[in-house]
Amino acid sequence: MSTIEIKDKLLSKNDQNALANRNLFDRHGVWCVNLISAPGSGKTSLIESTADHLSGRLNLGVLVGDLETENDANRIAAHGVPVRQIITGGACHLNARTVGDFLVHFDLERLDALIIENVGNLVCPASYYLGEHDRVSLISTPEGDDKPLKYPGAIHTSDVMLITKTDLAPYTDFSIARCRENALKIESELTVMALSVRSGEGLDAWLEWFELHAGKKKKRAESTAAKGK
Ligand SMILES: Nc1nc2c(ncn2[C@@H]2O[C@H](COP(=O)(O)OP(=O)(O)OP(=O)(O)O)[C@@H](O)[C@H]2O)c(=O)[nH]1
Ligand SMILES: [Mg+2]
Repeated sequence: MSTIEIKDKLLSKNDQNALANRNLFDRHGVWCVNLISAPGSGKTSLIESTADHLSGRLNLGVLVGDLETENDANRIAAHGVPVRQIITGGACHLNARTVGDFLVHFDLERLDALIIENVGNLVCPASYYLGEHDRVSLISTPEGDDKPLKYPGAIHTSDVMLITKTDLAPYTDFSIARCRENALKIESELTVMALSVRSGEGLDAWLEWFELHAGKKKKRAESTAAKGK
């Protein structure tokens, strides 16, 4: 008797919805990045700082997920960025369908980049693809440099790991080199950057990476449109 191996992974409902989001982003030339971290690692602060530095250079939109409150959306809106808050009411991560439902609130044709701030949690969001082009995980210095080893799912699925709050590193036993080494043990292709929005250290490299990726996406969409595809 012969055995037929079914290798094609059946797409989960979430993955199907994520691919629909991804197609929508690609049609409009929007680059989407999904930020994931433990609560309080500095996601909203990074978005605020990124919005300020890239104001007038890129059109940003932000979708922010939290269990409760519109605090983060209010903070981000104060920087002149179109933002929508998704209140998950207890769910510890965003899912692709909810993200898709909220995309109608954005003028995607006008956006260069959509930042998704996921619910503060380094476990659950790692398992839910939202259709993003890049995933960025944040680990702040007070959390400890062993976190990449303890939360490998987040690191493994990320394109970039940001070590945040480097201004606080001297007050902890956090080693940036050790954290980087631990992350690369989990995902050898990972890009690792270290920064502080408080002191501004390392921000330039992040902004350069961000602008390069958002700009590339826009350029690709424009050349595809010009070719009439
Ligand atoms: N010292 C220092 N504090 C920072 C830095 N970045 C953020 N913070 C502070 O860290 C706290 C949490 O920052 P948020 O940006 O709200 O973190 P978050 O990841 O968005 O938090 P949740 O959305 O609740 O998961 C705030 O008090 C920030 O001011 C930094 O670079 N250095
Ligand atoms: Mg936040």
